[in-house]
Amino acid sequence: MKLVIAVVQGEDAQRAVAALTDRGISSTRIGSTGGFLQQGNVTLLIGVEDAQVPDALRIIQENCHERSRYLTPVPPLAEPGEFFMTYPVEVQVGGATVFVVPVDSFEKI
Ligand code: 2BA
Repeated sequence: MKLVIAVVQGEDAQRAVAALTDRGISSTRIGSTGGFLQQGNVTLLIGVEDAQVPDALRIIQENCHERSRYLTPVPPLAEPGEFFMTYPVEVQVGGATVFVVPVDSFEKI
């Protein structure tokens, strides 16, 4: 068995979960925040048999899309009379960041 941990964008999460559920694949959705952009994203925990891993990855790939996000840099502390203009920096995010982890044991107690 494997645990698929997928960090996806909020806009894609509902569709991805629905598509997984349609294929009989259970998932848990956790609200999370990216360390770089400090913006909300969603982490999906998906426990699957080894044979279902390709199916789960395909569903994630089909439902999670790359998008542009903008990061506004924090200006440095200015001395009196100094002036800094900050411009938003474009960053490409997604489709999904996926980890596939072996599961030692799976119990429902
Ligand atoms: P964030 O950390 O907010 O990163 C958002 C996007 O910013 C990343 O998209 C990447 O394009 C860019 N980025 C991240 N760190 C950067 C850096 N040090 N310098 C320049 N650009 C940087 P993705 O790579 O698609 O990642 C989307 C989200 O997936 C991340 O949000 C984070 O929540 C998660 N993630 C990505 N790699 C991870 C990792 N190795 N471990 C844990 N979570 C990860």
